[in-house]
Order: sequence, then C-alpha cells, then structure tokens
Amino acid sequence: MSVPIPQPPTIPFIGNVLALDKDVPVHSFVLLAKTYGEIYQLNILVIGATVVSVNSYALANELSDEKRFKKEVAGGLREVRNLAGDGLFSAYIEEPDWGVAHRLLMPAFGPMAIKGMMEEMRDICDQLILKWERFGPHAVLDPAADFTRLTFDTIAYCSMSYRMNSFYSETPVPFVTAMGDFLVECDLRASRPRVLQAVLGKNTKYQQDMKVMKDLANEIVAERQAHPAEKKDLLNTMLYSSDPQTGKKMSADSISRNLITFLIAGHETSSGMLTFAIYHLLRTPEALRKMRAEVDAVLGDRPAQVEDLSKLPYTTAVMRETLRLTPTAGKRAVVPLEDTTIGGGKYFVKAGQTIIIHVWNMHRDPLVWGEDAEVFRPERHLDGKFEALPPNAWQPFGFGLRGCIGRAFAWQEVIFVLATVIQKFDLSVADPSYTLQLKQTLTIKPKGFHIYARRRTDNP
Ligand code: MNH
Repeated sequence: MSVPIPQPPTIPFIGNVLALDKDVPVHSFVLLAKTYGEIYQLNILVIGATVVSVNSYALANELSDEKRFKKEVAGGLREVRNLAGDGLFSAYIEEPDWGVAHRLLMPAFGPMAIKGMMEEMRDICDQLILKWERFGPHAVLDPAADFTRLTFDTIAYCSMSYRMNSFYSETPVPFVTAMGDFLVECDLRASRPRVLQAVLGKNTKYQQDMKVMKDLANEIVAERQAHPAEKKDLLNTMLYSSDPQTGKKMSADSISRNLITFLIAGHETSSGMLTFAIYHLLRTPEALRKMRAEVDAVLGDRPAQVEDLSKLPYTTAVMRETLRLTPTAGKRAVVPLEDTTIGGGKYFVKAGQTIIIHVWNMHRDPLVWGEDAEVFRPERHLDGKFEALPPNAWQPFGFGLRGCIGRAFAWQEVIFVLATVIQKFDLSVADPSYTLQLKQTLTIKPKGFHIYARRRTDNP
C-alpha cells in the first residue's frame, strides 16, 4: 500500500510557494529535506502545479532508470526554451532535432576531440594567469568573475573559434550580462502566473536580452559561412557533418540554438566548480598541501601537457569532492513515463508528475557518504573508492542520454586550470572571516568570495 507524500502545511490561495527562498532556493530545499526527509511535495498554486522533491540516494537511484523515467524540462529550464528552443539542453527528448544534434555532436565531445582543444584552452588559461600575475599579491581578486571570463571565453574559442576577449573588459561582455538577466527572469517567470508577465513590463527587457544572444550566435554562423575555415571546432561539425542515423544535417536554426546552448550550458557550471574548488582548498589546508605536492611532482615548473592531466589522481579527487559537496547544477527533473510507485511501492506518482532530484541533498546522504558527509574530504574518492560507489551515487553531470554532453570538455578545462593555478600561485582568502554564501540562477556558485594570489616565484 502506498502512503501519501508528505507536504508542508498549505497557505490558502498561495499553496507552498512561501516555503521557497526566492534568491537562493537551495537554502529552502536543504531545510525542507531536513524537515521532511527523503521525499515531500509542494503545491505551487500560482502556477497550478504540484512538484515532488526527492533527497535520498535510494530514490534518486530509482529515478535514474530511463525505462521508467525521462528528463523533464521544468521550471526555469522550460522558460529557457524561449531562447534555446529544442537546443540540446532544453529540448524534450521526442523533438527530432534533439536526436540529430545529439548523435552528430557526441563524437565532437568525445575524449579525442577534447584533447585536440588543449592549446585553445591554454590560450585562455594563460590570460587568467597573466592577469593575476600582473595584478600582484595585494590586489583583491574575484575568482568567480575571472573564472567566468575564463570558461566563457574557452567555450566560445573552442566551440566556434570566436574570441570573446572577456579578460580585456572590466565589466562582463554583453552576452554574459544578457544571459545572466535572462536566466534570472526565466526563474521568475517559472514562478509567476502567465498573465502577470506583460503587466510587470519585463517582456521588453527579456526580448532585448534574447536578441543580444541570438544576434551574436547568428553573427558567428554568418561569419563562418562567409569565410569557411579548416577548423575541427563544434561549429564546423554542426555545419558540415550529418547525423549517422538519419543522414540529416542540422538546420540553420538548430545550429544557432545549439551555439547559444553551448554558451549558456558550457560556462557557468564550470566556473562555479573552479570557484568552489578554490574555496574548499583554502578552507582545507591539508587537501591543498597534498594537491600542491602532486602538481609539483608531476609538472615541476613546466606547463601542463594534455598527457599530464591523467596523472593527477589527488587533483581529480579534489574535483570529484567539489562536485559532490557543491554540485553547481544542484538539481534536475524527471517525470514517470507511466503511473507508478517509488520507494519500494511506498509513494504513488502519476505519469507526467514533475519530480525534482535534489542532487545537492542526495550527495550528502549519510547512507552513502557516512556521518562526515558534510566534510570536504577528497580521500573518499581515492584508491578505487570512487569506482566502488553504488550506481548513480555521484551524479553532478546528470544521467543517461540526457546527461552532460560537455563532461569531458569541462573536466579537461577544470583540471588544467586548477593544476596550473595551484602550480603558479600561493592563494589566500582576502577576508579571513568569510563564510560561504551562495548565488543561484540556473546554477549555484559562491558569492562574495575574494582572494589574493601571490606568485610562488616571488616568495623568498
Ligand atoms: Mn553540462 C547537461 C552539469 C559542463 C553542455 N550538464 C547537463 C546536465 C547536468 C550538467 C547536470 C543534465 C541536466 C538535466 O538533467 O536537466 N555541465 C554540468 C556540470 C558542468 C557542465 C556540473 C561543469 C562542471 N555542460 C558543460 C559544458 C558544456 C555542457 C562545458 C558544453 C560544452 N550540459 C551541456 C549540454 C547538456 C548538458 C548541451 C544537455 C545534454 C542533452 O540533454 O542532450
């Protein structure tokens, strides 16, 4: 017999919407999990929907079964469709252009292709290193901002050979500002009744932001078509390859939507990951010491080469632990394909019911990670322990067919940059009393976190 899914008390006319922290929803989802445990549902009357949330490993694992569940394009992500449509990230799996783009692009995101992007990644990484060196040891640095410059410029340069030149701009380049505002508005729209959109007068600004992004994507495609180049980048793959299954090519629209998708999906998560990694390392001197020792032993003072990156197990463990404790994509959504029960028959869920997997909570499940689940401890991934984890216990890149296509790209970029930064600089927290605060849009990153970077070669 199934039991009702727990639900916080409802407020008439509003439902449970007040249970949510508007600025940093993950705070609410942590508290709700502490109060209600592995599963609960919220009734969001203003949008006329009930949303189920799960927090435990066991339920998340059960929901990671593509025979019974599929990705739901819910909430803010559904609004992202206003811009990116059936681009890979925001598509419904039934949309034919998702399949075409997925099959055609998979090889271009494979390990060999990504290795071939190493020198482009180095070009941008050098810009970050030079900037921090030139600013010197007394400048207060904003790692979230500089890592965003880095990851944004890297995805643009690697995927379409286009230079954003964010390091040469004091403020974020227009695409990044438009994207940030667009994503905030997507989240707001997801929690607001439709009729209110126009009344609130946000539409003009929303349209303008989308236009900034679309114009840039179209400009990049037009430029390449006008001046074809012998590049092995993702843009050429999209322009000239065809889907091995249907023989189809990507339409101009689909190319533009996926370019925008790469720019959106391909930088915030990685920059948040780099910022969290630095934050965790500075709070955990023992981990920093071990990682530095490894980097020094493998690299000495020469520039990292692509072959070096697989010889850094401790650094790899630091990255895995960063994405466990602070997954920058903190949740994902699925729907059951048919009416079913989860939790060993305990909870009934209807076909099409939105279910959110709170990866942020699931990654702290003590049944998998032990009583010290809240502690940053890279050692828990070493010596075969990562490989021995139960299936789907570590899931920062999503799952299955709809898992992250950019995983190998992000991994190479982050390990290279992290190792290089630790190789070159002694870092310290600018404000020793800093406690972690979060900034959340579609992704989560540290807020107000500042550091100093002193070149190691400058030390006595
Ligand atoms: Mn990425 C899907 C996390 C880097 C492009 N990515 C996903 C999903 C997660 C995710 C989680 C699944 C979302 C869902 O179920 O709704 N991604 C990450 C993280 C990093 C990351 C944590 C870095 C760290 N992603 C990147 C990079 C790119 C990229 C870099 C592009 C180069 N991601 C995508 C795309 C999808 C995706 C595209 C959608 C894939 C699909 O559904 O076909």
